[in-house]
This record gives sequence, structure tokens and C-alpha cells, in this order.
Amino acid sequence: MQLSIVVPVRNEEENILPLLAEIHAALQDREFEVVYVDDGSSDATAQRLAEAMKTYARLRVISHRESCGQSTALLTGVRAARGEWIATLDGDGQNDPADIPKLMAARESAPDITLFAGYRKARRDTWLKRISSRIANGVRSRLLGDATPDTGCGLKLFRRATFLELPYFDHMHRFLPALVQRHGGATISVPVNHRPRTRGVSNYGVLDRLWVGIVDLAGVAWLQRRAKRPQVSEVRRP
Ligand SMILES: Nc1nc2c(ncn2[C@@H]2O[C@H](COP(=O)(O)OP(=O)(O)O)[C@@H](O)[C@H]2O)c(=O)[nH]1
Ligand SMILES: [Mg+2]
Repeated sequence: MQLSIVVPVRNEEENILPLLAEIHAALQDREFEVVYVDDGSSDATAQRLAEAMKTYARLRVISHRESCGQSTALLTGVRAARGEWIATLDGDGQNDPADIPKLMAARESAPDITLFAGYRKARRDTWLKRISSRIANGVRSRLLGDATPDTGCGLKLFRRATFLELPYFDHMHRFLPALVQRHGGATISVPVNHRPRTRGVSNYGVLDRLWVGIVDLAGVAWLQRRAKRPQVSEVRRP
């Protein structure tokens, strides 16, 4: 299979069915599967997903008994996925599934790229979230030199095999371009649509993200310093 759409969700009961309908409308009869990872939701997310499985034959649902966070849910989904390429989306409907074909088209014209990162040029969030995100993205891109204006965008397209070789840690999903580059892969940003959240509530606050962000940034900078990229060749049998 060429493409798996991986959607990590926690407590997104109202967004499951509308987003699935949009994903299917956007991809129509391309070959794909959708893998939802229910990260220990305590609302009716699991029931909505069970209902949806009756309608959507391409939908697979994996669940964590307890919530482990978005990065871990993403890893669970990528491990379970069967596609060579993974497209990820936030489960709250803020990313537009119609951008997935756009990322696929970018991939067709840039075959050497390993990761395409969505770039929310016009973010539809509260001013506090927009400003804190702009500062965090500025500090991160300067410190890590990853040439990526927006790493927090849930919409990305990347090679499954590469992702599985990256160092895993909680919150790593916000550092994917730097981690892919460290691994030797090339990444680019693609402007994508962003929409206001119309259903459900945000799982993240500004301060909690700030503190883990500082620790993670130091961790990723350390990983970069410790990177080695050998040029490997196999010796021919004489
Ligand atoms: N698996 C998992 N997903 C989460 C968690 N927190 C947020 N998400 C998902 O991450 C996406 C973005 O989260 P959201 O709360 O909308 O953050 P915001 O858009 O930055 O306000 C949504 O799809 C959420 O369902 C979590 O603890 N576990
Ligand atoms: Mg959101």
C-alpha cells in the first residue's frame, strides 16, 4: 500500500465522523487506509470510531488503554500502518484533509524529499496560541537550524521506514524535521490550510508546552551534536 493516514486522537468524540467523511472525500478512490489511534479517551471517541468502522472499510482503529500523549499515539499508528508513506492529521478538524493530495503532489515533484511538513501560514487559533507558537518556532528553528517555519502543524507526509528509525521520546512529534535531517533525510515545508476548532476543546495549554518545549529543545540539540552519518559501502567478495 502506498499511503496510510494516521490520526492520533484523545477525547475528540464530536470530530471523528465529520473528519472521516472529509478524509474520504479528499482522497476518493486512491489507494489508502486510515489508522486512528485512540489514546485512552474518556469520552465517546471509542464508540464513534466503532460506529465509523461499519461505514468505512478502510478504517482501522488502535487504542491505548491509557493516555500516553500524541507522540506515542503517533508511533503506535505508524507501527501499525501498512503504507510506505504516512500522512498525519490532527484529529480535531483544524487541518484540512484536502491538503493531503497537495502534499502527495509535492512528493511527486520532489522525489528526494523524505518529509513534507505542513506550514500553517494563517493560523486560526487564539492570539495567545499564535504568539507563543511563533516565538517557539522562531527559537527552535534558529537553535536547531532545521529551516522549518512550523513544526507543530499536525499535517505531515513522510516515509514510514524513516520515521521508525528516528529516536523516539514523548513530544518528538514537534521535532520531526530536525530528526529526519539528522538521519540524513531532506525535508521541506508546504503551506497548508488551517481552520478554527469548531468542536471539542484543546488538549494543550501554553505553559505546559513551554516547559516541555525547553527541555526537548535541549535534548534535540544534544542529539544533533551526537549524530554520525557514516558513508556505508559493502566490500565486494574478491
Ligand atoms: N494521542 C493524543 N493525541 C492528543 C493528545 N493531546 C492532543 N492530541 C491530539 O493532537 C491534536 C492537536 O491537539 P489540540 O488539543 O487541538 O491542540 P491545539 O490545536 O494545539 O490546540 C488533536 O488531534 C488532539 O486530538 C494526547 O494526549 N494524546
Ligand atoms: Mg487543534
